[in-house]
Amino acid sequence: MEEQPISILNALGWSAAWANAFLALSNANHIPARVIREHRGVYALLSETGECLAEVSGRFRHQARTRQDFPAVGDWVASERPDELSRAIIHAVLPRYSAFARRTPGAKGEEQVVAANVDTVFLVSGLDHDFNPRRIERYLTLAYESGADPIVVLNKADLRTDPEEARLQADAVAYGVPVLLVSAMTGLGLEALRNSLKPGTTGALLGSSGVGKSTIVNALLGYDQLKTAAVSEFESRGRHTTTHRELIPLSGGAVLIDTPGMRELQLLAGDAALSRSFDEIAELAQSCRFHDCSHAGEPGCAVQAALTDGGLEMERYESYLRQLKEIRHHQVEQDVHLQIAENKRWKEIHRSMRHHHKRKNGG
Ligand SMILES: Nc1nc2c(ncn2[C@@H]2O[C@H](COP(=O)(O)OP(=O)(O)OP(=O)(O)O)[C@@H](O)[C@H]2O)c(=O)[nH]1
Ligand SMILES: [Mg+2]
Ligand SMILES: [Zn+2]
Repeated sequence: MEEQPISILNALGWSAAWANAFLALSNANHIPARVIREHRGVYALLSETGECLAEVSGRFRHQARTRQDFPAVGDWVASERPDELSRAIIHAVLPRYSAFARRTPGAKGEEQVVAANVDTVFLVSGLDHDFNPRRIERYLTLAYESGADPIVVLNKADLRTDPEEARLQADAVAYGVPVLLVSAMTGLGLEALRNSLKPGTTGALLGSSGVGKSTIVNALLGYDQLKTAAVSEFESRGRHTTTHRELIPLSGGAVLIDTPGMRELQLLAGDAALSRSFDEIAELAQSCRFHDCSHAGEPGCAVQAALTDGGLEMERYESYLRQLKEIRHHQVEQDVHLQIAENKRWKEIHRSMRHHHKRKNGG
């Protein structure tokens, strides 16, 4: 049987729903494309006409209010290419159905979309010195916030004599989430990973630097497209091997986004995501005497009771409190940021009104 040639867009997950969203936001000169790489404000797009570099239009830049409004890898955009030699222009980003966001390290702490329109997010740990159930808990909260379905990947299973024990530890913090034991080196678990990516869907690999994210992509591709590096090498150079996010089409009809390891993982999540990560605590909380119990010593607290009778581990409880505190802290901070942004916006509106007024009056 001869294989039907499939279009580039279809191979990237284009669908009738995207086509409708595109029609609503574009004009006849625009073409749909997906952002496959991003580096300092320059985007690589893939469309029916192939790959090209692009920037956002001046109007887009002007109207963007936060960093999250800008295109991210995985986004579908309405773009235009004036001629073969110049860069394409991005006019609009189609509404995302999921987005994995984080705060950029540093004082300003802007929110940045790491990957957009992701169906399945693979939270990768390495079963070497990297393995840490507490970190998996943090990634899970971010994954639930993103709207993508998480899968926990324990890579480098070949380095452990007892990989099953690590799986049990991961199971204990990831309720109802599939945990895959993988070795990109020996091929263990790669079929299971591939099968969890249905044709037309988008996966993203997240995890610390050196856990083997790019090695997994290469193993799935069957050839070394992405640069990888030995951990010792990485440590001596003190920087990450993967430097930008990249979307890679796989042969099975799904796409996978590789990301650089994140040094800092600040929680950018709400209460609903936290409750999903700490399902059992959320359930206990329903039996607390006070509706707004903070589980920190109030009478009639079911969470405290579970700690006493051993139904809830102290480490797990502490991890929950740490995440809750961080989320609250961020909520307060964000209110302040919103206030500042709003003030700034009004100042600009007033300025342009004055300017307009002056011109009208010949001033
Ligand atoms: N033993 C073993 N080593 C692995 C495995 N997977 C990856 N590695 C090694 O781990 C090192 C880091 O792999 P990378 O794929 O570069 O890690 P990464 O997660 O992409 O790292 P960043 O790009 O810096 O975020 C490389 O030397 C790989 O060969 C595995 O399953 N087993
Ligand atoms: Mg990498
Ligand atoms: Zn309580």
